[in-house]
Amino acid sequence: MTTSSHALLSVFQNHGIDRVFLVPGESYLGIMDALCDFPAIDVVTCRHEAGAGFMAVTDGRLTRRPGVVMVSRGPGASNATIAVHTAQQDAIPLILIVGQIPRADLRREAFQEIDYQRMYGTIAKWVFEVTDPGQMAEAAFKAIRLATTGTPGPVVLVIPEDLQQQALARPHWTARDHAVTRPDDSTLRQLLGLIESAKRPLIVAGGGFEAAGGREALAALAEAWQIPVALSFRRHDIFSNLHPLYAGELGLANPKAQIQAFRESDLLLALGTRFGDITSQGYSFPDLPRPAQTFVHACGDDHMVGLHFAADFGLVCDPVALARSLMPAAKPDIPPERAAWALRLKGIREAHTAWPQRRADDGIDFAQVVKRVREQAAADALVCLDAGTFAAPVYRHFGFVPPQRLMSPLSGTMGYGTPAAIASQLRFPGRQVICMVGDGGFMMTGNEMIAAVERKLPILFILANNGSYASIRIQQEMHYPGRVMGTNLFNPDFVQLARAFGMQAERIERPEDIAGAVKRGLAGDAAHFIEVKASLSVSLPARRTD
Ligand SMILES: Cc1ncc(C[n+]2csc(CCOP(=O)(O)OP(=O)(O)O)c2C)c(N)n1
Repeated sequence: MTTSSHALLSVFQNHGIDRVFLVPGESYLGIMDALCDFPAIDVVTCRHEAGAGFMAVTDGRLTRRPGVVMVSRGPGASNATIAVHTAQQDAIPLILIVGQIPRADLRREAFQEIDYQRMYGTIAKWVFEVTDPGQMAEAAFKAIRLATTGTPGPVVLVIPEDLQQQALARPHWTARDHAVTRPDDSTLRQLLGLIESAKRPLIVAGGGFEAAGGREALAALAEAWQIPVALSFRRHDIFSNLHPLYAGELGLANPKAQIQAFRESDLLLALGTRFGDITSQGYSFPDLPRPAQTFVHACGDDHMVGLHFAADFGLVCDPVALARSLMPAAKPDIPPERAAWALRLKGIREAHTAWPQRRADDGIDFAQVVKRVREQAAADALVCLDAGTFAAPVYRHFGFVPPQRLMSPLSGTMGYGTPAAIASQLRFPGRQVICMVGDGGFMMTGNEMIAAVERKLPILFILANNGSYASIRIQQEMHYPGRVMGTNLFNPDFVQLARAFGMQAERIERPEDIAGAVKRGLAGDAAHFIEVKASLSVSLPARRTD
């Protein structure tokens, strides 16, 4: 018999969804049962719904199809909320399936009941509680469409348990891409005129270029017109960080001189980016609400285009198609000022990203670990990061070159790194996956690491153990110097822990041991765990002595 759950899963499968992440629950046994009839869908059983959710978010980012996570009602759904928030902030297609109590008990505050419309209302793009089995296929189809169009994001499908096993024919719906949208010819001509004459143009490129061919189209556009490229928050892997036209990422720690220089641009092309909080340096660059320079804002979401910053050209379009349409027909005549402009931005970026030379006497400066990893990372490595100050040297100094990938949460959530590494290696078994995580974040979702042993995933895990929630300690020291509260960590023996998981594990305490450990970690065909006794003091602000 085929059921309503078969209808749901058929639509998913027809759209290319070949993996789901779950923590089982009694409220969706019917869907789990139907999964038995979809052997081509890989089921990854996880240990916590946050871990399952982060894996689905990662898979959604890598495939650009919705990542799918399935959870139980009440407690399971509550645990999964963090992934819904991350998918929203990170603009990643995600479908969260929640098993609901039977329809007869809805809105009685029954055991583990939640009104998901209200719960997820402000963070999901769409929350839909199925009320009739005939809606299953339609709900699945709409979920995929809404998760992947406009600004991609999370969708929640709530399915009462008594609706999951009703007899229903399998639908034969297939995915169709939407037609690519690009500006009309007259607008393109105007844009080309602006690009041709600008003396100090600057592209700010974002996640829209993660689409197939996006990185190549961006590089071709920048090179053809010799336009410097800055990247939006944590999108380091969109454009080579070593390219002479690379101007830097708009993140949490840009030098003042860099933002000042960006302000001096006379044409700002914001392409494939929402130009949100961090990218715009807290809505301070460009000028709000009317930028000082000519401002072109192009992305696929009509709600975001020109939302904060009034755009001279607000273009609701595919940024990759736009980049291709803006290629010059022949070698263009470029204003001579542009070369000096690009050189100036490159100089600022290079000074900011130079590797630090610091002394640490309470452990290893984690920047040195990042440097060794950089030296040994494969040309197509995926680097998965948790939130924490240990990651700052990756953002600032690593120097990503596509097809290397930076998998890190724009939402800044802890607990993301370990599940992201699992999902990345599952998606790309042949590529190198390196996970860096702090002692705080690791204790949130580190249990998901067991999947690396179970599925023989050769991930290199590097844990920065500084005995502190250091990112917060730093803020404490800045605002309330010397008053440490709630940020010290008492830790287990991480090496023993990793060994108990069945992994090779080692601890390093001296800088001279880093390179060898990283080499061993990347050489084998099994997961490898390195605990770094990391310095806390190098990340803390210098105490005033006066
Ligand atoms: C889920 C979640 N909880 C709390 C925070 C606030 N927060 C940001 S970084 C951080 C500390 C991270 O500590 P750790 O993982 O040890 O890395 P470190 O900063 O020490 O390098 C905290 C508590 C957060 N971003 N996400």
